[in-house]
Formats: sequence, C-alpha cells, structure tokens
Amino acid sequence: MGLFDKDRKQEEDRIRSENRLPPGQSLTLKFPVLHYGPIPPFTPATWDFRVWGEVEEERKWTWNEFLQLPRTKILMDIHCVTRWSKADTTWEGVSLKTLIDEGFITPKPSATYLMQHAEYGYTTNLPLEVALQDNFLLATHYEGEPLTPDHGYPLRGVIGHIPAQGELVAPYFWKGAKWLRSLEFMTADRRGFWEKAGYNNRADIWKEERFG
Ligand SMILES: Nc1nc2c(c(=O)[nH]1)N[C@H]1C(S)=C(S)[C@@H](COP(=O)(O)O)O[C@H]1N2
Ligand SMILES: [Mo]
Repeated sequence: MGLFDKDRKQEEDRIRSENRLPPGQSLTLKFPVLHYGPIPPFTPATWDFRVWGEVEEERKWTWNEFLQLPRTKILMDIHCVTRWSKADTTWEGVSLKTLIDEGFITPKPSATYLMQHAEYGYTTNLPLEVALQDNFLLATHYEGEPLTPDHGYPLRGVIGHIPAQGELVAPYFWKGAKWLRSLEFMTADRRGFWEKAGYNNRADIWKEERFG
C-alpha cells in the first residue's frame, strides 16, 4: 500500500467513526470529475442566470450582477452515487434561501419543486424545501478558488451533507447541476436528466436511494 492509500484509509476510518460515511460509499482524497457530454465554454458578455416559472417576477442577472449578490460559505461532505465520497469540502456562492429571505426572488405559494437547468440541457430536480436547506448552494467557488471548468465554472448547484446538521435531507451529488444557467420554480415534480434515466428521484444518501 502506498502512502496515499494509507492516508486515504485512515481518513476513511475517521469519517466512518464520525458516522459521516453513508452505506456503500468509500472516501476519496481526490476530486473526481463526472458529467455527461462536453465542458461548455463561458462567455461573460452573454452569460446570464435566470429565475423563472412559479415566481412573482422572473429575474435575470448578468455575471457581474450575480457576483454582487449576498454570499454564503458552507463546509460539507459530498457523496456521489458512483460510490465516492469527499469530506470537508468548502463551497462559496449564493444561497437560494437568502435570495428569497432578502426579497431577490419571491416564489408563488404554489411553488413546490425546483428544476436546475444547465448548459446543453442537463437538468436535475429537487423539492423546493430541500433546495432551501443550508446544504444547497449556487456555488461559484470551491476551496476559496473559482470553480475550474470541469467542476462547473462559472456556476453550479451543490448539495451534500453538513455533519452538524444531520436533520437535513442529503441527496447524492448529481442533484447539483454544473454550468448552471437557470432555476425553474414548479407547481409539481418533474424528473431531471439522471432521474429520467432511472436514478432515484429522492436520492437520499443514508437510505442508499441510488436507482429506481
Ligand atoms: N451540467 C451537468 N451537471 C452535472 C452532471 C452533468 O452530467 N452535467 N453530472 C452530475 C453528477 S452525476 C455528479 S456526480 C456531479 C459531479 O461533479 P464533479 O464533476 O464536480 O465531481 O455533477 C453533477 N452535475
Ligand atoms: Mo454522479
């Protein structure tokens, strides 16, 4: 076993002993890249971020405007359905709950689900109440640095498990769309890209809701 494997195993044992490793997962110290299709280019001059659907008023921000929104940092563990987990990842960006609390977005009372729409048509759905939890963020930064293109630059959804907030619903990592371009508020649930392809709609990491 190499030094790296030994470090990994030790760290995995620590995370497991803290009850932070969901069933069927193993810890990685790397940051795997996983997505369907190519990495889209980012053109700041034409990029926008839209909020639409069941909201009192649709909103649209340019990249520069988006960077002026109130910012939030979170530390969480992320869990991919392909069985890797990564502990203590730091994300920074914009919290959907904050946007609503501070009046930037007003969902209609009928809004109950949220669809993330990304470049090239990738989508993923969440109950609105889950997207309003502290473990969902519209992230621009990872570990204090702007996202890299392969991890979703300039903007992605992220969702994971905050160890001190075990009561929050924690879905697998595919429920965060890289290269995010809009949020659609919906009156009823619709399945996103992987959900239509047979992944579990709720995707609870503790219940191993992977497929079907
Ligand atoms: N736009 C887009 N976002 C996506 C995906 C994708 O295919 N396209 N894959 C999802 C899946 S399955 C996972 S596990 C995570 C992986 O994020 P990472 O590459 O930063 O590890 O992105 C999610 N977001
Ligand atoms: Mo995934």
